[in-house]
Amino acid sequence: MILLASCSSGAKDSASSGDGSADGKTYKFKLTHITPPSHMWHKAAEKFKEELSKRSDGRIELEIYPSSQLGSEADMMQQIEAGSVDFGFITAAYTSSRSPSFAAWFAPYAFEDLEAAHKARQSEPAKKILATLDEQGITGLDYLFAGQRVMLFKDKHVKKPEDMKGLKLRVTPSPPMQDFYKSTGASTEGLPLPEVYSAVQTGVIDGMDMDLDAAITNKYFEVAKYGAVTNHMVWPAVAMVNKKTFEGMSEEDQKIVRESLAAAADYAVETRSGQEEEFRKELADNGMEIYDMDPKLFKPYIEEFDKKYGPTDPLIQEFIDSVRK
Ligand code: 3HB
Repeated sequence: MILLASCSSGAKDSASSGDGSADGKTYKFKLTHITPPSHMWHKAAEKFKEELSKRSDGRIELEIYPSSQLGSEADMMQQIEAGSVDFGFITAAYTSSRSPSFAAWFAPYAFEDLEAAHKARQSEPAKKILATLDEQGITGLDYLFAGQRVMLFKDKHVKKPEDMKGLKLRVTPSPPMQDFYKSTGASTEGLPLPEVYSAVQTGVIDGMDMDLDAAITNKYFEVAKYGAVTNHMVWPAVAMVNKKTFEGMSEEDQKIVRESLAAAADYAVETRSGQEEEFRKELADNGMEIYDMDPKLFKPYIEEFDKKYGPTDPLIQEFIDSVRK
C-alpha cells in the first residue's frame, strides 16, 4: 500500500487533520468486477462506495472498474493478490476454481429464496469458506447476490430434467455447476457471457444456465424461446480485498469497510428480491415463454450433487448440512 498516492491503494496519513478517526488515514481504493453498469453488482459497488464515503466522512474513496476493464476474473484475482487492485466482486463460480470450498454455494435447491441465501452468508460455514482465501493473500469479506439461476432454451420446451438429455447447454466453467447439468444427460459448454448470444443464435448451443438480470440485459429473449424459472442455484459474488491492505487499516476503518459492504449486500438483495415478477413479465412481453418446473423433479440430481461434492471437502459438507437441515 502506497502512502498518500492515489492508491491502489493510496493511504494518506492525515492524523493531524482532526477528522476524529482513529488514525486519520485517507484511502483511494480500486474495485473491479466483470458486470456492466446496468447489473445489480455494479449498483451494489456504487452503494458500497457511497457508504464508505459517508461512514468515513469522505476519508475512504473508491474507484470502480466495471465490465472487465481490468481483465478476466483470473487477472482480477491476481491483481488483488498482488495489491495492484484493492477490492473485487468476483463470482463464486470463478473463486471456486481457486478455492474449492466455494463450490458449496452451488448445492442445487439449497435455498428457499434469495433472502435465505443472504442470511446463510452470515453462517459459520459461509464465513469459514471466505477464510480459505487467506492463504492466497486475500481477505474474503462478504457475499453479494444477483438473482438465482434459471434455464433458457433455444427451441425445446424442456418440462423435466430428463428432457435436457443430449442438449448442449452453456454453463459457467465451474465444475459443480457443470456437473449438475451433466447429471441430467446434457453436455456443457463453458462459454463466457459475451459469447453466449451468438452461440445460441447460431445453434452452437441449445440453451443456457443464466439469471434473469443477465437474460434481460443481454436480450436473450431474442434468441431463446423458453425460460424455465427454476431458481435452482444462487449466484454469489465474493467481495474480497488484498489482505495486507485490509490488515493495515485501523480496526475502526475495517469496521467501516465491513459495514459498508453489508449495507451494499442488503441493498442488492432487497432490490433484487422485489424484481422477479417484473423480470418474468419483461421476458414474457418480449416473446419468451416463461414457466416453472417443479423442484421435486430434480430430487435425484440434488442427491447426486450432495453425494459427490460433500465428501470432497469438510467445509462443503458442513455447509450442505447447515442448509439442508
Ligand atoms: C454469467 O452467467 O456468466 C454471469 C451472470 C451474471 C453476472 C456475471 C456473470 O449475472
